[in-house]
Amino acid sequence: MSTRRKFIKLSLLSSAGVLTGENIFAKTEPVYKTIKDHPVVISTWDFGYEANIAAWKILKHGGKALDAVEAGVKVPEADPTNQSVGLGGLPDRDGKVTLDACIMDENCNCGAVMCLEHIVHAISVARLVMEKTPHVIITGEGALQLALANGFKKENLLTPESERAWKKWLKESKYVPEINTENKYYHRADDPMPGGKDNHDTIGMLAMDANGDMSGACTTSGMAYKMRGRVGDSPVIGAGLYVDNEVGAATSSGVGEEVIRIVGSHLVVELMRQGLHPEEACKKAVERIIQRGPERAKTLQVGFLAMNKNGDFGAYALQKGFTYSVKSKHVEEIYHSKSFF
Ligand code: SD4
Repeated sequence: MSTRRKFIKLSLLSSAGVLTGENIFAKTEPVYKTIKDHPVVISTWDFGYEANIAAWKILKHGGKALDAVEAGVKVPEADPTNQSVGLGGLPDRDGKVTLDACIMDENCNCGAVMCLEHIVHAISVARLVMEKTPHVIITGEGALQLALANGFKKENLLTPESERAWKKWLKESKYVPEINTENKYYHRADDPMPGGKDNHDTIGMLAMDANGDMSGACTTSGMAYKMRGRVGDSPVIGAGLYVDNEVGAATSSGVGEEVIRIVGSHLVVELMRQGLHPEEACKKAVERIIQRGPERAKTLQVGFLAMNKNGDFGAYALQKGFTYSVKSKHVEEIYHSKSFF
């Protein structure tokens, strides 16, 4: 049995006193989730489950959240079967795989790469931008040069499977932001996920280490068949990811244009600062997207995931189907997010 299928039942966790339903906003939401014992790591989608395990190897030995989130998201980046992150990502409309990633630590240090080609671990190049340059964002050719100058290997990221998918798409060449909803998963018949489905998308990961410090990472190949040079929310600090060590952290997945319009992750963190539970803050951000474009919102998917300094965590999405993975000492779980529609 694959480790990701070893789902621990909520009831079991509650009876063990590890995960408590906090009834802060009882009128609107009956149960909120809390991890009382950090370290803890949470990440978007089912495939975050395995990424969390990699992050946990660092966290459980007292390692830093920053190192954990980098190590965690490197798992899907290196997985050629995951067609939305790193190696094997679906290309832009010209057939080029371009990666977006960002990372942020507990001191508000951050780094990002946009439209990076030929390097599998975009997240590590983002960290390089953060730690080894005076800048926050480096794009395209400049990001590639930085990576190569620092020993990264140039690789072809377009796998035969993704090339085939692109060539099929070319026949009609119609850009439709295909994103995961309950009925729209990238399906791998051999690998059923909760509900019998498989879902792959951007990975956003948030961690709190044994010291109580938080960091986050977000990495993606972006929307499939996007225009050349298009950048989504994932590498935009405040949109795809935001960490404020005093308050909490948030990340997003889905159609990046919608998230950028409302600077989504920063909004979620600011709502948590005002006292909202992470799930309620994510819900408010989703509602903001709906208020700004009610018609648009019906056909799109956006999901937010957040955790505060108390270890409360939660998510909320436009459409059904957004899932997220959680790992701590006693919890190893994939949850279905609530949704507006
Ligand atoms: C983007 N947010 O590039 C990313 C991609 C994604 O579902 O999450 N797709 O807009």
